[in-house]
Amino acid sequence: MATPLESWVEEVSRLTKPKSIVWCDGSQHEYDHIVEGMLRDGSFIELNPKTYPNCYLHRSNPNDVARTESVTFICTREKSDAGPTNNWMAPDEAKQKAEPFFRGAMKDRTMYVVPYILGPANSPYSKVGIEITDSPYVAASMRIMSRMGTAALDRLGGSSDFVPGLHSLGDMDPQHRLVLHFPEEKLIWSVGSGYGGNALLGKKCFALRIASWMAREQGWMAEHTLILGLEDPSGKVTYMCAAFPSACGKTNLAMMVSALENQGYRVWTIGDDIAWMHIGKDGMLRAINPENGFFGVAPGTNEKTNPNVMTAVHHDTIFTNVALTPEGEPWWEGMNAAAPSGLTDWKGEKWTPSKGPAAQPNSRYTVPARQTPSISEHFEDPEGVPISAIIFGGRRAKVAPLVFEARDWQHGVFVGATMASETTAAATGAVGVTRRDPMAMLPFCGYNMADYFRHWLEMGERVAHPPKIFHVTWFRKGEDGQFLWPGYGENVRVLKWMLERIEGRAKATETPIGYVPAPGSLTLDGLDISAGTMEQLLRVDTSVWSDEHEAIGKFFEKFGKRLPEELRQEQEKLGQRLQQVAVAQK
Ligand code: OXD
Ligand code: MN
Repeated sequence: MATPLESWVEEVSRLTKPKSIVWCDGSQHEYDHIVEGMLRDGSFIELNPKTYPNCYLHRSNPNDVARTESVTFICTREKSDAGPTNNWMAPDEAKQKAEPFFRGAMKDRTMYVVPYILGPANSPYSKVGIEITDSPYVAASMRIMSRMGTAALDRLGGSSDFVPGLHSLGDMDPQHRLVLHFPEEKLIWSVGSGYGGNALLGKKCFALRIASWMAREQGWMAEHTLILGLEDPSGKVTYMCAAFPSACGKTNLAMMVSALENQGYRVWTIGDDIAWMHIGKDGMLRAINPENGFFGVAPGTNEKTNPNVMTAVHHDTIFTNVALTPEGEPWWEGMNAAAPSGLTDWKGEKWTPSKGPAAQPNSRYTVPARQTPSISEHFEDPEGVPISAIIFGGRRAKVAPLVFEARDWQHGVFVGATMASETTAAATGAVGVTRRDPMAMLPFCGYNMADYFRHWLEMGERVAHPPKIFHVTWFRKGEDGQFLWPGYGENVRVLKWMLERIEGRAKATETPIGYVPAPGSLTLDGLDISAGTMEQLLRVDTSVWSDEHEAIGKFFEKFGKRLPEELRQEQEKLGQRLQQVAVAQK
């Protein structure tokens, strides 16, 4: 008798009519074969084999360069279960709409059946997904981003315990593009896009949108956070998660080369984008990284901002939409001071500065996690690593201080729920507009965000040793529009303060929004920063925060009665604390 997987593959092939079917085993031989095919048809360009061995450049269709949130839907039976922050379509309507785009779509193409595991192969918390795709680029990328192939089929056996994801490039007409999630069925359909976040279905679609739904059902958390370990001079490692919106520096923070290395502080990488967290036997939240690679934003990456990834991407890496030098090397804005002459831009045309950026602003590298020199020895720990801090943050030129600590878990959930950030090129739409992005999950929460907040509150009650919650922004600007904080490797100073707060050693000053570092408690030696700049960086301006308090109230109205009462209370308490300070200042 056919297994559930075989039946589904059969059903999909009846719909999409592929020329041939390849069941991926995940082997090097198979990868090489896929790469050869792409080199032959021009969808891969081999990079300089001396300086970038086994590296390839892929140029996507120029109409398909970022996640398309406007055509991303959560298809629950009840609209209210998708909530006010998601696009919704009824499941039957969604399938009826998408089916014609899939029908016969693979007739001149190979259909790849891509079995994969999210999480370490031997972890009880890992899950199996199967992606069917007609894009060899997706199949090759999934081999980097997940544990792909035979190991996944072995784990699955004949069972139906997998998340099916059907992907086709379709006709690549943006009008025929849909990214559909059916959380009640644990099913994904994506058509009309070959871009990573839309097409590598293990990433945002499964590991966040579908997994967030599963996590609520099963009592764990699927979050848009990096996972890092901060080693102190005694060799002890403290693990932290940080949730920042897309393209706000999670990868750089996760792989940071610490400015305090000479004092014995080092950062180890577990993940740069997603964490699955379960309550461990020790009463700690324990995090695994469901991914096996990094799909990072290239522009702005250089020897200063992320030396570890610069080392990592020098071999066995797929680059997407970066520029190409005459030496056959990848290039992007911010890699080094000046653009080399003779560049070919991301569209394959001769580049001149008047043409705008040579690399697409959301161009990417796809690199195996193990290639970063900072990878943690616990990267594949089946039980995950114990999390002592959760950090929220984003791009905010004003309002938020460099760092503050939430008063307790409930207040921390409020801080995460009301996070805001200026938008980036990772999604289509205007760049630089401030939007509220709760827990950096706005585009990734697979259900009603009010219920998601409730889930956070409940997890805090269930976990014996909840992590401390912090908020950071590296992006605060002075009156002159310049960044006040140097960022990158210097951010370890902020992590060190958090570590000392966790251990009850660092001093803090109470403000209406939480605790900021007390004067002298941040380690600043070796950093050329004035007392005036530090004062600006840590300032909590009550009048700015009163506006923020009001804006939060408006944002909460979106969720109506479904918003947990606890969060409304937190908003009220914030208002009261701000008022008290304003009165005292008069
Ligand atoms: C990503 C994103 O690709 O958040 O990680 O857009
Ligand atoms: Mn992300």
